[in-house]
Amino acid sequence: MKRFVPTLALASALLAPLWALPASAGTGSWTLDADASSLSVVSIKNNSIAEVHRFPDLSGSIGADGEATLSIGLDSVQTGIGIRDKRMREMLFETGRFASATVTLAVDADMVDGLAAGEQRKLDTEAALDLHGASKRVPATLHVTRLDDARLFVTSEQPVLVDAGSFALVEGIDALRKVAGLQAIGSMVPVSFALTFVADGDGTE
Ligand code: UQ8
Repeated sequence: MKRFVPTLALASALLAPLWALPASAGTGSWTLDADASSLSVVSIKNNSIAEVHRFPDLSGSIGADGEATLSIGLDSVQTGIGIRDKRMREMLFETGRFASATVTLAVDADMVDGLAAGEQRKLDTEAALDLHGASKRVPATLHVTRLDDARLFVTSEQPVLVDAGSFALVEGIDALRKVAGLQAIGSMVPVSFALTFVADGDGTE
C-alpha cells in the first residue's frame, strides 16, 4: 500500500497532459461538413456561353491513416434548369449506373494534425478520380488551412481540369448538344471546390 499511493500519483501526473487535451483534438480523423462545402463545374456552349453547375451532395473524410476521400452525388446536379438537370443525370452521367464520382488521395496525416490554427500548407498532389466507370489520376495544387482547433479548409489553387474524353463522357455531351440544338459544348471541364472538414471526436466526450 505504501508503494501503491506514490505510484498512482506519479502515473496521474504523467498522464495529466493527455487529459488536458481539448476534446476536439479527436482521433486524427476528419469528416466533411457538406453544409460548409461546395463543388461546381463550368460548361462552355457554342464557344461563348459559360455556365456554372453545382453539386451540393458531397461527403468525405480524412482518415487517421491519411486516406482522404470526397464523394460527389451526381443526382444532385443543379444547373438552374430542371429539364437540363434531368438530362445531365440520365444522358450524361447515367446515374442509374454511376451514382457518384469519387476522389481519393493520400495525405500526410501528421502534417494535417501538426498545422496550427491559421496555418496553411500548399500541396502539389495527384488524386484518383473515379467517374462514369473510369478511374484516372488528376493533378491538383491544394491549399490546406487549419481554421481552428476543429476545422480544416481545403481548396485548390486553380480549377482542376476534367477531360470528359478520359471518362467516356463525350458521347453523352454530344447527346446533350443535339437535344438542346447547340453547335458545340466543350469537353474540357474546369472544376472548383471549397471543402471544410471537422475533426472527429475521440469518443470520450
Ligand atoms: C488535407 C487534404 C489535402 C485533404 C484532401 C481532401 C480531398 C479529398 C480533396 C479532393 C481534391 C480534389 C483533387 C478534387 C477533385 C474534384 C473533381 C475534379 C471532381 C470531379 C467532379 C465532377 C462531377 C466532374 C464532372 C465533370 C463533367 C464532365 C461535367 C460535364 C459538364 C457539361 C459539359 C455540361 C453541359 C451542360 C449543357 C451546356 C447542356 C446543354 C443544355 C441542355 C441539355 C438543356 O436541356 C438545356 O435546357 C433546355 C440547356 O439550356 C438551354 C442546355 O444548355
